[in-house]
Amino acid sequence: MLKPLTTDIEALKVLDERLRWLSAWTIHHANHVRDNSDGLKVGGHQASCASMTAIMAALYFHALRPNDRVAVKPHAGPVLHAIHYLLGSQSLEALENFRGFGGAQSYPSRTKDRIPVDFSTGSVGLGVAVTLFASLVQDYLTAHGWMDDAERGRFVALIGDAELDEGNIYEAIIEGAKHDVRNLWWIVDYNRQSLDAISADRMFERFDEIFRSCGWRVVELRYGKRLQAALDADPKLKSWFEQLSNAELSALHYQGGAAWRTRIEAEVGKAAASFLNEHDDTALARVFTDLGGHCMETLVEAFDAAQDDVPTLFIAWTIKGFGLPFAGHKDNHAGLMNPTQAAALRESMGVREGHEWEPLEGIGDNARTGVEALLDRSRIARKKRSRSFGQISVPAIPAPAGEEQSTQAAFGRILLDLSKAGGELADRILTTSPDVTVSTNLGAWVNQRDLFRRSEMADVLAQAKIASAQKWGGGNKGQHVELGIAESNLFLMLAAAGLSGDLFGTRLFPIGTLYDPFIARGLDALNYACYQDARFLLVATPSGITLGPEGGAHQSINPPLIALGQPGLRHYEPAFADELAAMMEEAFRLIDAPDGESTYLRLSTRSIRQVGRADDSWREGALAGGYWLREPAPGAEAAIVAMGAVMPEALAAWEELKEDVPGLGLLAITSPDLLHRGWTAAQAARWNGERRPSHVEKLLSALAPSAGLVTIADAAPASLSWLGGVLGQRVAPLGVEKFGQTGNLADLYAAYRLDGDAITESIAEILLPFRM
Ligand SMILES: Cc1ncc(C[n+]2csc(CCOP(=O)(O)OP(=O)(O)O)c2C)c(N)n1
Ligand SMILES: [Mg+2]
Repeated sequence: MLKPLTTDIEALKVLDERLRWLSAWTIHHANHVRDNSDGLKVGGHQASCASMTAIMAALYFHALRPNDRVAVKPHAGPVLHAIHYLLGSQSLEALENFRGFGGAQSYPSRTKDRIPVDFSTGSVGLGVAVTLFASLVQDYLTAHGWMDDAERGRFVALIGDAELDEGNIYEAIIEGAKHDVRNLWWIVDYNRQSLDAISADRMFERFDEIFRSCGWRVVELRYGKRLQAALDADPKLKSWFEQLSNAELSALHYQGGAAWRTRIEAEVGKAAASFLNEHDDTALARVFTDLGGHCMETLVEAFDAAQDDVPTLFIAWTIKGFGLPFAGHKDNHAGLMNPTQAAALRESMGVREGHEWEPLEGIGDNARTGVEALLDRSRIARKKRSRSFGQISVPAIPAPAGEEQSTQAAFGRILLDLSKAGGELADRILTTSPDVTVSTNLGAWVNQRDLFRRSEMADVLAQAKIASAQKWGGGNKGQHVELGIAESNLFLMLAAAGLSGDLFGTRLFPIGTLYDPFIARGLDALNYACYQDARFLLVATPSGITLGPEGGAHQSINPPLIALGQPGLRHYEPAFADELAAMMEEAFRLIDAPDGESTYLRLSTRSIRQVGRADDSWREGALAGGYWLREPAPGAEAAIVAMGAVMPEALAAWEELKEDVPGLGLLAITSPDLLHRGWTAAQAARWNGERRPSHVEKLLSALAPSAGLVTIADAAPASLSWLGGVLGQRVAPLGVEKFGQTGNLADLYAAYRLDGDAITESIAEILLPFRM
C-alpha cells in the first residue's frame, strides 16, 4: 500500500470537517429551516455524527476498497449521505428532504436510499453482526467457485460504543470463532456515551478480552499524535489523565480549556507547570480533545497497518459531539444546535450564509486541489449495485409419495429428492440451522450435501465405525452451515445469505430451520432480514400443541399472528404434502424474483392421511391462501374453516355434519397472511376505482351473507377469526389461547377444544339463531 502523502492527510482533515459541517447542517436544515407543517420534532443526531466524521473520512476516502462493504452506525446516517453528496452520488434534494417523505432516510436503508447502502441499520447491534455472516457467505461463495479472489472484500461495521451491550454481537463472534471468520473490521466509536448516560468505566477492557478470546485482534486508538506527545513528555500528567473516569472526561470536554487548567493545577500541580505555561486555554482544549478517533494520522496509520485478513476490532476513542457546542455533554444524544450555534459553526468553517450546501464552500484554493483529487481517487462504489434475480429456473417439485405423512417429514423428503436429482437449484441451496438440523428433518439433506467448513472436517465417529444415521463430514464444498443454538444468528445468517445476490451477484437459496416457538427468540433479526429484502425460506417445525408430549415450553401459539404482521415474509401452513411441495416451489421462485419475498413455512410432526385429488385445481388456491377442500352448496349457511395440522379433525367433523347441515363447506386455509393482504389490497384498489374482489372475498361469497364460520387452527384463534370481517359473516373461533401442557393429541385436542366435538358444538351454536 502506498504511504499517504502529507497532502492527503491534510485533505482528509478538511474532509473530516466538511462531513461534520454537512451532517450537522442536514439535520439543522430539517429541524430549523425546512417548513414543518405538523409540528412534529424531526430530530437527528448531530453529536453522534460529529464523533465519527474523522473515522468515516479516513475510511471512505482512504482505506476502503471497491469490494468492501460497510454497515454504518444508524445515527451516523447523515455522515454517509454527506460522503456520497461530496462524491456526487447523493442529491441535494434528498439531503434537503432528510427524514422527510422520499428524502434521505434517518438511518441508512438498502432499499429506500438512493445511495449505495450495503447493510441497512437501525436496530443497534444487528448491523454489526450481519457483517460477520456476510463475510462467512463470501467465504462460502469463494469456496464454491462463485466468486474470484479478486472480487473479495472486507466487511466493516461502524459501531456506537453502547451498541456493544447488545448480546447478539457476542452470539455472533462466538459463532464466528467456530467458523474461523476473517476480513472483518469493526470500528468502535468509543465516545463513552450512550443515549441516556455516560458508559460504565473501563468496560472496554472487558470488550477487549472478549474479542481477543474469540480470535480477534484488538487495536486501541486512544490518543492522537498531539495528545500522545504531550502525555509522553510528562508522565505525571499521563497518569493523572489516565485515571479520569468517563464522566470526568465528558465534563472536562464539555467545559473546555479553562476547566482542564483548573483541574491540572489542583491535581498535578507544579509538575505540569511548564505544560500549562506552553498552552493557553484554547490550546489545552485542543490537546485534550486529540483522541485517537479524531486524529487523522492515527486513523490512517492504524487502517494501513491492518492489511491481513485477521478480524480486527478498532476501539477509537472519540468525543460525542466533537467540535460542536455540546461536545461531551451527557445529554447530547438527540441534542440539536440552535440557529445561533449553527451560524457560529458555519462561520468557523468558513461557509457563507446562503452557501451552506455547496460541497467545497470556503475551502481555500490550496486545500481544494488536494481535496478534489482525493474525492476523485476514492474507490468506493458510487452507484447502487443492481440486484440480481432470475438466475435459476426453478424445477417443478413433486410431492413425496405416501398415504400418511407429516409436513415436516415431507419437507425432509423433498429436499433429499432435490439433492438426489441434482441440478442448479439444489447446488444453490444453502441450509442452516441453530442445532436443530436433525430434529427439523434436515439430516438426510446434510448427509448428501455435507457441512460447510473452510477446512476439511472428517466424520470421526463414522471412521470409528460407530453406526449413526447422521454422516457429519464437511469441507469447503459443503452446503449446510451448522450454527450453535442462537436463533438470532440463524436470522442474521439468513439475512446475509439472502442478500448474496445483491452483495455478491450470485443468488443463493437459503433455507433455515428452527422450532416454531423460537422464532420469537430471534424476531428482531428476522424483521431486520425482511427490512433489507433478504430472500430466504424459513421452515419452522414442529409447531403448535400438536407436538403433544413435548409440552408447553415447546408449543407455539402466536407465530401465525407474527407472520400476519410481518412485511416481506409470506406465511404458508400446509396440511398435506402436495401443498407443501407446491409452496416450496413457490418459495424458491419468490427468492429469485424481483417482486418476490421470503417465505415462512409452519410445519408439523403429525402424520396425517393425505387427501385424494381429482385434479390440480386446488393448487392455485392453496398458493393464494386457501381453497375449498369440500365445496359448499351455493348460499350455504355454514362452513368449517381449518388450517394445517388439525385438518383431520375438520374433515371428520365435516363428514359427520354434512347430513345435518346441508351444503356445509370445508375451507382449507393455507395462508391467512396472503388472504389478509389480498383483502386489504382489494379495498385499497376500490378507492382507485378498480373493482376486483380478492381471493378471500371470492371464497367466502360462495356462502350465504349470513353464514356462520367455525374457524380452527393449532394457533391463536385470531389467526383466522378475522375472516368474519371480510363479508360480515359470524365466526366461532377455535384455537389455542393458553400455554399448553404435555399430553397425547386426543387429550390435548379435547382440553384445548381443537377436536371434532368442539367443531360440532360450534357449528350448532353458530347456526342456532336461524333454528330458533
Ligand atoms: C435495539 C435498539 N435499541 C434501542 C435503540 C435506541 N438507540 C439508538 S442509539 C442508542 C444508543 C447510542 O449510543 P452509542 O451506541 O454509544 O452511539 P453514539 O450515539 O454514542 O455514537 C439507542 C439506545 C435502537 N436504535 N436500537
Ligand atoms: Mg456512544
